[in-house]
Amino acid sequence: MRELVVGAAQLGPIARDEPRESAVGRMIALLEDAAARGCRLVVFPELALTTFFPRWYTEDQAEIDAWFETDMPNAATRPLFERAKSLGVGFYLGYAELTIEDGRTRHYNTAILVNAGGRIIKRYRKVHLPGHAENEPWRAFQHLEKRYFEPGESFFEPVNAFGGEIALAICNDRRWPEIYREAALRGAEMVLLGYNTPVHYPPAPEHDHLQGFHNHLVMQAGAYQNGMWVVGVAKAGREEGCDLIGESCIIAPTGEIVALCSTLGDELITAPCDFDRCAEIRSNVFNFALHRRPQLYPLLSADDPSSLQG
Ligand code: CDV
Repeated sequence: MRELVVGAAQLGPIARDEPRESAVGRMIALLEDAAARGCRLVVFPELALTTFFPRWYTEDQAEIDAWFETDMPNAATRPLFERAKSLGVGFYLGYAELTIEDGRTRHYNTAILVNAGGRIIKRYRKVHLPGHAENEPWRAFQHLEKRYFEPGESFFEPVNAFGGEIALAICNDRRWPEIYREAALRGAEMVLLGYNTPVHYPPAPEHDHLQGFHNHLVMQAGAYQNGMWVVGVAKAGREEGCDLIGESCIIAPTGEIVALCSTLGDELITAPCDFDRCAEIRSNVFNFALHRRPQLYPLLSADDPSSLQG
């Protein structure tokens, strides 16, 4: 048995004028609760330091850049790193990252994994950016991730940490089955992901009542079909007039939800996660080496599937 007690630390809404220090204070409270409940790893949401700013359109780059972090840790987040280290607890944190690469300014929707010693051991930049790049005033609110971020280009390779192989993903990534399979083929035993998901989806409002169902559907399928643990953590509740779903959860490799949030506010759920349970699935129905037929799936990774169809 290789057991890790994991905490999913859901956050309620963060107001537009709420300082990062306040969000960090809320996260530290959840972290302390998690440590008291035996957790060694705590997962926070996507863009956990601020309100979900892509809901507003602006052409003022300075206004946008103010939502981003240029250093991590920084003055606002260092207390979280220090408290986690003193408690011996690691964490996943989502935030907006501004970095300079080869003299060019880059903007990413990023998640980091921090070990129990307070060191960043993995950085992941969101690969699947939903939404749009231009102002679409017909929407009740915007979703401008394609304007404010550029997509990450990393594979879904796990890092060996906390006694298992852990991969990171962010929000919209969870809807894409390929990411779980890619991570699993690379050896991942657990996928951590934070999300901000509005109840209202402007391009297809007829699906609004299905948001919670789709949230669990994709993560449970990803867990079961790849024999992995999945930890999905929301920023939830009514944030600046926009309702965000909650239902953060911890999902076993069998696809069963073993812990589930029941509020739309700051809430911690925990579960003991035995990495060895991945074998229940991966040595059996989804034994990749025995049963997969990759030669019959070439379109899955083709840039232009029509060029390969025959
Ligand atoms: N933050 C997100 O990536 N949200 C998307 C919404 C816009 C559909 C999601 O997949 O939940």
